[in-house]
Amino acid sequence: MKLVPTQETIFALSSGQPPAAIAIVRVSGIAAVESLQELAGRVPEPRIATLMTLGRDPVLDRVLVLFFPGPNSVTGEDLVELHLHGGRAVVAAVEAALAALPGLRRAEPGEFTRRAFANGRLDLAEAEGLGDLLTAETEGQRRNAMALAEGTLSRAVRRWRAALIDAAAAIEARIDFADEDDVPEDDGGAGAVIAPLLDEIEAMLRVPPAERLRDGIRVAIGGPPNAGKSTLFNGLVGREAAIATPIPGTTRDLIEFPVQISGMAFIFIDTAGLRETEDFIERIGVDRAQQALDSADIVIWLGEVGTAPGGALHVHPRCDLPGREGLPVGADLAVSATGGTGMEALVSLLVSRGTSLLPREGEIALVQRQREALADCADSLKLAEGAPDILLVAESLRGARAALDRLTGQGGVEPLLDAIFSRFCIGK
Ligand SMILES: Nc1nc2c(ncn2[C@@H]2O[C@H](COP(=O)(O)OP(=O)(O)O)[C@@H](O)[C@H]2O)c(=O)[nH]1
Ligand SMILES: [Mg+2]
Repeated sequence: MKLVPTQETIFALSSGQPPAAIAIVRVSGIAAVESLQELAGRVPEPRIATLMTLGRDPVLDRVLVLFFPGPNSVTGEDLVELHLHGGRAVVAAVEAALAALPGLRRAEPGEFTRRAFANGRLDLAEAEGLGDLLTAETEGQRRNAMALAEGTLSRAVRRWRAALIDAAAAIEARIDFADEDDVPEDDGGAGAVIAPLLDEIEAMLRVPPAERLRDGIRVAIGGPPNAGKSTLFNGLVGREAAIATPIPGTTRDLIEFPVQISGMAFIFIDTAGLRETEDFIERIGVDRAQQALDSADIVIWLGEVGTAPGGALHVHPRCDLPGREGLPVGADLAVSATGGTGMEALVSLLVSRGTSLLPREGEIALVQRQREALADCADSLKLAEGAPDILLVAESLRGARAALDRLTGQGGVEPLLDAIFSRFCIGK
């Protein structure tokens, strides 16, 4: 393993905001041991929890200390964990004492994980999973993040990469034996490797995206003005988030509200009623409504039968009003947002539709960056499959391998790393 030497030793509070029962401050880098020597007078046995006194005059705290010597630590560097009493003043005093030591500074967001990545302790796909794990709120999000963080994707990528290297080696051997103007047709068995690989990669690309899992299934409520969209929206999100009035054109802008139902993240979107209008502002609202309906994962349509966009859930609203009882032919469901009729049925419909839009258990959902790299890999493999001679096959296989390396961050570019690691909190 290559250890990236860095002069700076970092520290940060890695547990939640104090006050709390305990607070964990981590110190990582070449001066971690020295700082412990300085503050506690000695260094404990590696990986043995040891009670120590920090500071002499004055005593800062009695703490539990863990020492993980590099490279077998989570960052790959010498790492010290101080389990303090979790009061604000205790944490502040210990942080101040650490900051005063030579070579130590406060960590940037995600810097511990970034060092772990730099030292080969985890790859980019695993780091992204870890980031998602820390923000996971639903069971589905946790499961997916855990699979990524534990290297499920990375292991598949390593396996694909090894297969590509074998195929490339077989081809290079053919090329080496070839005469100047007699390149052999035979691909040395590369084709037999490429087809199943492509199948596997395309199957993974068909899994619903992680963004939908992470940010929520987007449910837009649309229809003509005064249909009851805002009232239904308020009913679904459980509060008066949108203004609902008998005046047509009340809702102008999009209103989004995230809600968790049955452990599934949804984002409900209330929209302006679709109509021709002279009002400049309302017209912008109508354009936005149209865009929101076009890009939603699920549309709840409150308009007349026959006017619903394709695939929409056609809801017959205000079914408590005289003359509106019953379910019109072609509608999926009648609801009364004010009376509550049909609301439970609507929610279960949303949950069942939502389930089909999310990755199933055991599937790995990828974020856009990962999907793009994998799609590039698939494109290169398709080129290799259709290539007229083995020189082109060899070149396409190189392209496929480079795409996989981008996925795991090998030869990764700095701005990309900045973007990914800055999503982490300080102390991670
Ligand atoms: N009786 C009844 N009135 C409703 C219901 N939903 C909405 N309304 C009324 O219909 C009018 C228009 O509702 P609103 O939600 O603002 O419609 P939007 O323009 O589609 O957003 C308001 O006066 C609401 O109180 C309902 O389920 N039952
Ligand atoms: Mg409205």
